Amino acid sequence: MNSKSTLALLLTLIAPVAAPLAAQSTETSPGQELSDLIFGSIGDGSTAEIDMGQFVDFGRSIFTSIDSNEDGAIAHGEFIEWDFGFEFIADEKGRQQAFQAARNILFANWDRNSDGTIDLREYHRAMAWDYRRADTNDDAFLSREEFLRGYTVIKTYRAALSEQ
Ligand SMILES: [Ca+2]
Ligand SMILES: [Ca+2]
Repeated sequence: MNSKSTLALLLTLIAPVAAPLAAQSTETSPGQELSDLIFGSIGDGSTAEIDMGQFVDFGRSIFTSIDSNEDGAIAHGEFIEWDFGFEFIADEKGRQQAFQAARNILFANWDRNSDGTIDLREYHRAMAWDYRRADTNDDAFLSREEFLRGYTVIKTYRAALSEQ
């Protein structure tokens, strides 16, 4: 299955939940609404926070979606073919180079043994580490704000979209 259509489907499914939130925000920085949509897609909507289990489930579905040849590992080529939707914003803002650089940084961080693929073990370690780092008040839940400010993937991509 085409990964971009997978994401499009995901966003279609979550849009009805997240749309009111997006409509409320009057002033947003690049990628804010998309990040809100992603946060909304992780939780079950019953609370304002997500827990580790929801985050891991989310990560698992993302891994499956990125691993397009289904060999259980993410090759660099698969990684750069996949997109949450930030690449579209980067294109609009003329930030393609910064976005590609950010994507390569993320890949290098996750590929801990630098063998050119992210295997499941490396991926799970990165997910756990990213979760703990984003949980700044250390209560084992991620609030929307912690996710938007502290989750490495969101932070890295949004930084690339902004003129610094
Ligand atoms: Ca590796
Ligand atoms: Ca927290």
